[in-house]
Amino acid sequence: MSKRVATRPTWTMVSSIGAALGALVMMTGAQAQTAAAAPEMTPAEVEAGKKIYFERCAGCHGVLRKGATGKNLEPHWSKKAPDGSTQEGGTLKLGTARLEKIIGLGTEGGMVNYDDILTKEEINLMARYIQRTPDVPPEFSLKDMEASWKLLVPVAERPKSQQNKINLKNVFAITLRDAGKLALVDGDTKAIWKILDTGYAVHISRLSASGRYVYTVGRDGLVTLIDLWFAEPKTVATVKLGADARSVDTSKFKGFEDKYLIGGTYWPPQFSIMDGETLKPMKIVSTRGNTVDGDYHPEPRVASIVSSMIKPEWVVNVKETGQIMLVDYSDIKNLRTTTIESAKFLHDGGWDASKRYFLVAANASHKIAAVDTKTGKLAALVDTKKIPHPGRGANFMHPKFGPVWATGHLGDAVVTLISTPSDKAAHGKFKQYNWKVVEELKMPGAGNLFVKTHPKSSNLWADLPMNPERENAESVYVFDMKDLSKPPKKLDVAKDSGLPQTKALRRATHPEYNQAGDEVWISLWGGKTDQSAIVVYDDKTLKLKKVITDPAIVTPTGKFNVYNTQHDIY
Ligand code: DHE
Repeated sequence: MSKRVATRPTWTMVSSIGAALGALVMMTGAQAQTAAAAPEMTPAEVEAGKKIYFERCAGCHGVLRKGATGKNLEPHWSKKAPDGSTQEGGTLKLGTARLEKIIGLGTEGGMVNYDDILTKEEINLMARYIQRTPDVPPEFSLKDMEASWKLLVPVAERPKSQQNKINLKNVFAITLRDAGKLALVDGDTKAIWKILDTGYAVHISRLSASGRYVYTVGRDGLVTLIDLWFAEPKTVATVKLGADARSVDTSKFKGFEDKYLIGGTYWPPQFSIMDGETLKPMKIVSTRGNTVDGDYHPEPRVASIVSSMIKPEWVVNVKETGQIMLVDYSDIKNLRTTTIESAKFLHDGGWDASKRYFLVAANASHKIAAVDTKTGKLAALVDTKKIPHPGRGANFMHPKFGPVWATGHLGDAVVTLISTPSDKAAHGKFKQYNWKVVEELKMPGAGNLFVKTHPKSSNLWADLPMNPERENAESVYVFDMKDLSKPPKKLDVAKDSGLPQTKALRRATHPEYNQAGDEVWISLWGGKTDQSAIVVYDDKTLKLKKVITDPAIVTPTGKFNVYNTQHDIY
């Protein structure tokens, strides 16, 4: 093993936006940390490497570079193979020239090419940087959280009733990824209502049980609480969860509406519980521990979190350990947690139609894990094609197999349909299919991220933003759920937007329905300096309805309709 420097680097945490970046790049001890055979780097190059690693690489490879969705990137690693022999590898063994090729051109294993994102010099810098011993960011305690907490408008000073005439149920919260902002768009008029500052590269937005508050979380761990009842939406509180985060959700069970918020972090590996109306920090729980294979892992990151409607519980999915935690929030002081073993590496997922089962992708195992939240047990581990990536998935009645939940795949050209149980007597005949893959719908290529439908629709929408072909990445595909034997209809979102073609791909991603379930909104995600757009289609006719574009719509990705997100409709 390469030698890690004994003294921990001195880190300074600050709580402003970009602070997480600062935290990850600001390390006075960096100069002292020279890995034995790693290529020479100046202190400025090390700082630049840290920043790029956090922004572009840590999500897949982990802060400590132990690998998850992406490969292990430690300078040197060794592991026991199934036949008992010892395998060795590492970035030092690969060397700068080979690493430059991998970073620039990508791999068949699913790593995207960075030659159109990073310059040649940056690729060379990263090839050298990842041969160094990983930089360990600081921990983040409850006291750190408290110090970062800003209550901008106390509850008593907030409106007692809605002060605007907007149909809040049809508002869309849209991530403006690289701008570090959130756009709130009126779904009825399609006008931009308000754009607010948030954390860096907001990942998801979730709604409070009442539908009044929007919560967003940035990759930098900054949670923003937005109140939709003011004349114009207003940020009423912010807090930092740590240096790197992806998920939040609220308490939705009867009697706990808008009471608590939970947030999960990639770094430090933990989840935090806050007051739902003020974000006042209440508790932090570490997720460090053993994987389902029995190995200790120092960085088990918190991936998706959802809130149960049938119990006062959150489902917390821990990526590296493959453990699914059911966290009972009825007594925060004496927190009870059920930990369910599943498979690695847990990522995103959604509820089945009955909202009793939560289905989550164990993407490196090519499986979907289903948890029965009523019994608190694993219901099934379903084998699928490579790298399932459901987003929240999609639920509908299959003409032959009854209730199914759908997931797309990053690693294969299919949309998988899994039969899910139902208590309805009329569905008894479908029981034989439960937890089986009943059909794989053919897509024109791999690289899907999100699928979506709506109870009022007979269409199933699937994107392909990670497909290397322009014509696939810039389009979405629509299956007719009444006749799944037909190939999907292709909608060329980039062309329909009417915007001039750009050199880099503009990825068409994240279909989201309006409240009525008769329109589908797609993000056309261009580069930071390109004109991007939200392209709206009529769900019945598949005809273009509206292109929402504005210089402020920078890198739009996730879109969250208030009503559908509040009620988990997908
Ligand atoms: Fe996501 C959901 C993690 C890259 C857009 N993404 C999630 C969730 C996790 C996650 C854990 C589930 C949250 C939940 O439900 O509580 N995403 C990660 C990564 O680790 C990864 C691979 C790399 C990274 O560095 O972040 C990653 N994600 C992306 C993107 O590049 C996407 C396409 C654009 C963006 O905005 O960054 C992206 N992820 C999304 C979206 C959701 C999401 C839109 C919510 C889907 C939904 O419908 O609920």
